[in-house]
Parts: sequence; structure tokens; C-alpha cells
Amino acid sequence: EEEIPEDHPRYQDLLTRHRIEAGVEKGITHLQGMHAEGRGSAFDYLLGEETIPSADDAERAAAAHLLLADHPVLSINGNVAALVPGEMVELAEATGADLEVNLFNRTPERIDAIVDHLREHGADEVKGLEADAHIPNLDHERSKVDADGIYEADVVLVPLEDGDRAEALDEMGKTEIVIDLNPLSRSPQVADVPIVDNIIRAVPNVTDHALELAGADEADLRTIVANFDRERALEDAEERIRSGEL
Ligand code: PTJ
Repeated sequence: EEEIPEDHPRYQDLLTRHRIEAGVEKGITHLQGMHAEGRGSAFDYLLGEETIPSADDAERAAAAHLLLADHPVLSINGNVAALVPGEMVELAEATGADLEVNLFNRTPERIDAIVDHLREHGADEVKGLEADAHIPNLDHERSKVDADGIYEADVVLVPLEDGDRAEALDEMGKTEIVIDLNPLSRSPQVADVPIVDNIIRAVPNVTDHALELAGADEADLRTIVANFDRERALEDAEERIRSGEL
């Protein structure tokens, strides 16, 4: 990371790419994670590589949902662990959420490597090792979750999630917060709160909102949740991408 000069015009993008490569080398990130990163990077370029106002609204609504939840869980996959491990730990602390490693391409080796990596970044307890429950309507390996984690959570944050799993979680009746740079992908389309922003910017911003809202009344948090318009958030992002205005 030291080798990239900070004033390079594509600094953040290069840093992101480098972190994904390091994640693959460390056994944390799946090779498919590099393709996912490439797609994300293209959408971020079209968005102007900044948090658009409707994404900031979504990030505030996400913070309110997490603070209102009885049992919020933040899901971690190989890309999330490589890109924002410490930031996810901070968000969990700010909102009282649990962290759960939940992989699309599940192997015991990657689960262990990611749990260790999160612990190195300050996590205390990390769920995902038990895998003693299943998300209904998904094939066996891809449905594994912890019974006292994602399975019983009322609010879940699933960044860079696969569309089938996002749909299945939605069908379970969970309040779903998705971070995904592609507003047309199925996961943000089924989310209660679609955050169309780079996870690198999104997670610290959700944490900032959560810290700012920590002392707010329940009624105020409920107002933030009720006023958030998911359709508009998706339309705004798509318009921005199609406009070609950078
Ligand atoms: O670690 P695993 O085994 O759980 O696998 C994780 C990946 C991401 C490989 C897996 O879930 C996958 O293949 O996902 P997809 O279907 O490629 O979807 C990833 C989505 O995340 C795409 O819509 C990308 O545009 C988006 N994306 C990629 N990088 C970022 C991003 N969104 C926000 N921030 C990013 N940095």
C-alpha cells in the first residue's frame, strides 16, 4: 500500500485493487472476488467515485435501522474482510451488532482465515463457525448460517451479496441493508435499504451516522427510517450512472 502515491488520481481505486490482491494471497478473498472488484470499480468510476447524496441518506437510514434493531448482524465475505476489516469492527461496536462470516464460496479454511483476520483488527467475538442453521430455499452449502446469528437476526447488513441469498434473506422477513455499487443488481433491488456506494466509503459513513444518532430518541430514529425512500435511492444512482456527468 505504501507504493501508491496518495496524490495519484486513481489512488483509492488502486488501493482497493491492491487490498483484494493481498486478500487473495492471504487466503481470505476468493478469486471471484477479483472479478467482483472489477465490476464494482467500473460502477464507482461512473458514479464519480464519491458518495452521492441519496447514498448518504441510505447510510443514515442504515444507521437508524441498526440502532433500532433487537439483534443486528453484519455479514462478512472475502471481499469485505479484505477491504474494510477494522471499519466493520468499528461499525459493530457503534451499533451493538454481531459480526458473522458468511461466504458464498464456503470453505473451512477461508472461514478460519477471515475470523483470524477480523480478530487481528480488533474483533472480539466472530460468528459463522457453527453454521448450525439454514436459510430456506437455497442450496445446502450456500445457505449455512449461525442459528444465533444471521438466522435469528432482525436486521442484517449484507455488503456485496449474491442475488439469490439477498432474495432468500428478504423472504425470511429480515430488514436487509445491502451495499452494492451496481443499482441494477438483484441484491440492492430487494433491499429495504440499498446503499449504492463503495464499501470503502459507505461503512465508515454508516458508523459516523450511528455515532451521531447514538443519543437520539427512538421516535426520531423511526422517522429517519420511515422517510427513507428506497426506490428514489435506486433511481438516483442509476440516473447518475447514465448521465455520464463526472
Ligand atoms: O467471499 P465469498 O465467497 O462470499 O464471495 C464474495 C463475492 C463478492 C465474490 C461473491 O459474493 C460474488 O461473486 O458477488 P457478485 O455476484 O460478483 O456481486 C458483487 C457485487 O458487489 C457486484 O454487484 C459489484 O458491483 C459489487 N461491488 C464490488 N466491489 C464493491 C462493490 N460494491 C461496493 N463496494 C465495492 N468495493
